[in-house]
Amino acid sequence: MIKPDGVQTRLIPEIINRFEEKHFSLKGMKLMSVERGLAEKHYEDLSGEHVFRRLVDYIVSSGPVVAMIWEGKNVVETVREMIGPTRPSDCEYATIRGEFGIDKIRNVIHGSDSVEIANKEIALWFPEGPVHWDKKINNYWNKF
Ligand code: YYY
Ligand code: MG
Repeated sequence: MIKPDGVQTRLIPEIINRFEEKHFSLKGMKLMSVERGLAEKHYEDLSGEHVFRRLVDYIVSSGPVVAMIWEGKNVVETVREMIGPTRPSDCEYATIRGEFGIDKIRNVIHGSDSVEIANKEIALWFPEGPVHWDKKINNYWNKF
């Protein structure tokens, strides 16, 4: 999920490009305002932390986010690596947060922690489910 700071700093194409370059497949994408209930559910594991309210307020009131579903081999692990640590200043090499993040709240992008959590988050953000376009369309290189 590209966070409000990532959208405002015009990083949507940069981020999509990095995942496309890895040959991951886009299976869902939408620009959306986040309702409080959705934000609270998304970050419910942090509900006991002091940062929870600030984090939820940030996501709800700082402009839209881009929710995306990406599919591919080791996609969860690889994307977490490409994103970098929570705090941009902790990044030891070039990562999305290291290059573009402002601080630990305005850190450009959220990525799922595990496949299990990714599936939960997909259900939460995309109740309509992913788009299964690879099986539906003719391959670009095939004759129609
Ligand atoms: O997965 P990641 O985004 O790197 O961090 P999480 O531990 O899931 O926390 C989500 C979100 O909460 C993080 O992007 C910033 C904020 N946060 C914080 O500001 N301070 C913390 N100690 C923990 C999390
Ligand atoms: Mg997390």
